[in-house]
Amino acid sequence: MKHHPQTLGEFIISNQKDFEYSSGELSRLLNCIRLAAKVVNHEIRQAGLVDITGTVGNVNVQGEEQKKLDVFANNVFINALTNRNIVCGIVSEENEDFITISGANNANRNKYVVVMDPLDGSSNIDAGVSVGTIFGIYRRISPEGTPVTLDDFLQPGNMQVAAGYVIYGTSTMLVYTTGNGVNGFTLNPAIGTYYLSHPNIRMPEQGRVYSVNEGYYVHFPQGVKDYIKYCQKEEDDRPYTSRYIGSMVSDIHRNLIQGGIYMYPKSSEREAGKLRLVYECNPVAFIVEQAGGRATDGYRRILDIKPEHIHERIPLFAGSQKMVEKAESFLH
Ligand code: AHM
Ligand code: MG
Repeated sequence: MKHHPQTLGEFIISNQKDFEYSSGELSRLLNCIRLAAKVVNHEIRQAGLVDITGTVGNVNVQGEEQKKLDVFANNVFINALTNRNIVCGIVSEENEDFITISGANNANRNKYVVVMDPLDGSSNIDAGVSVGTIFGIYRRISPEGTPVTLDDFLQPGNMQVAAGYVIYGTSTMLVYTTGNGVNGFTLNPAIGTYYLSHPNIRMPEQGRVYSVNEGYYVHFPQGVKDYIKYCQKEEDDRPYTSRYIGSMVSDIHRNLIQGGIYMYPKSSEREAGKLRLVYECNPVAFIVEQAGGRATDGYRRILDIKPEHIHERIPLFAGSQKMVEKAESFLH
């Protein structure tokens, strides 16, 4: 007989003891993120209908054009986290500086800070391709009761207490970890409830998919070129299949489920690659590792790198353990 599926709300409550002792703050924080994601989901699903997808003409801190939905998603998450008085600070891809939450509600007594990319892959929206939200959660290191400091956001990824992403794809899913494995929840849009659809996700040790923007091939370091050639070689279980959506959450999510490697290497055009360490690579690395995979910059474990800036970029090789190790062997 099939059991009644567990909802995300039920799951958070039943697992609370695994990740916090008394306050319930982290549970409230996860609840807040799941609600905000529903609002963003609703808006994204209407994007083509209400012609919301034009650009608003301003440029974000990375010098990239912001799409309206980026701005919308950023506002939804920031407002949800601020109004509910759950965190004491936020870093977002869309904001140049970190956000301090204090004031009336003594929010600077809160324990956690959030780092996020509210809408990753947003250049894809006009083409109907899936996008995602990425988030990481840290316990503050500055004393409670004082305003957050830059150092609260520059902790290495191994200090994350939770991380996750929301994929607004064929279904909308929320996938997260609190350091006890990875679980995925699918939104039933008719009733606005997430159900546990992917309990304890384990990434295959070895996959057959490689995901990289091969358009930059000529700009890649020789080791990356050699690894790509290795993936394409007719030998053993190769050639592998190439899949690159250009929306990291979607590429990572597919590889998490099916096995594979995602790469955004450095190139002669981009010395540090493109992806941001703090709010893109670290949450993804935490999830990938918790699912049994591996995430490095080609040489170092992503989670052990101490960020120097909140918007710092870093090369990323993430995915099935053996595939990432193989890619690294070509770099050395
Ligand atoms: P964004 O944060 O500006 O959306 O950039 C991140 C995205 C990733 O989702 C995706 O994997 C990558 O950029 C694609 O970049 P490129 O077009 O250079 O391959
Ligand atoms: Mg992004």
